[in-house]
Amino acid sequence: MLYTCGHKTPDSDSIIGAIAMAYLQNQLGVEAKAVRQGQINPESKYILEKFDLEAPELKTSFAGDDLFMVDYNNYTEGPDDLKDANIVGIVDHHKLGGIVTSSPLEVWIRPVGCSNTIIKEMFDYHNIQIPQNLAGAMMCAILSDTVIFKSPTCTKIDTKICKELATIAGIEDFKSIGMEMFKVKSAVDGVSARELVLRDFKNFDMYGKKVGIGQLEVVDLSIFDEKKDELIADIKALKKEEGADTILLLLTDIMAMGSQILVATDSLDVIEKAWDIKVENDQFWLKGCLSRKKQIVPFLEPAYK
Ligand SMILES: [Mn+2]
Repeated sequence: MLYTCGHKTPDSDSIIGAIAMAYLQNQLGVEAKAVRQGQINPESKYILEKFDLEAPELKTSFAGDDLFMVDYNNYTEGPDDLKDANIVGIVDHHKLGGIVTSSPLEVWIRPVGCSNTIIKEMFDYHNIQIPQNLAGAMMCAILSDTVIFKSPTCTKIDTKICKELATIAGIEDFKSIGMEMFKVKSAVDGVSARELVLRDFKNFDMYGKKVGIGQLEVVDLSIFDEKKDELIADIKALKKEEGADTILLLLTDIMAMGSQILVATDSLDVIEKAWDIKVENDQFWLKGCLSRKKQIVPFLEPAYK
């Protein structure tokens, strides 16, 4: 059995990508099953329900199993026993993260906005038809990862493939589905600060320092007006618990096109140097910032050097 699985704290690209990859492998005659390493977030739940897809089962140990990695290629975002798994393939759109394998493997990594964009290209390469509902879900994953084409990570290939998927799914107004999805993503009422901090959270090793970066993308930042103090207190607590040097929480306003960044750090000078800004009241505004991958990590990491 081949398992297809996205990264820890799975986002929609990881969840839908694992499903799409398992479907493709099955069509190619490989017995494959989509699984996940963590909780399904509200946005992914919305997509699964909308397109009548079954949620992947939870699986956190892969020792001795065949694994196709979806949407990541490093050990930190993988299962704890990833070194003991047999990695047969990787589909991803992130920087290389130091995976070592003992056998040859299939690797599809390209600098596009979403792993599902690449998976669609894999379907085309193998000449396999994508079912209507799966195409709709893959379209949503692209709209999510590219912030409805606004993110600097979005390429012409992503928009082209997203439109092709919309056509297969029989969806005309895909942008309004994208907005509906981000409204679901924006729901913060009745959700604990910790759950919000960890909803889309990634750990990084930056020159020996542990750095955690969470991101919440919303259609209107004012929903955080009453929650911000609580969120700042929580990232400070999380920093201690994790023995991290820095925890950042990006509150990204996809309409205003920028991020209010909450900061808990032992290296204030590094943060201020990274973007040439001043942190006041444990936060700062980063104009134009929509992408952790392109506008946060490549600035913060070298500042630690
Ligand atoms: Mn992705």
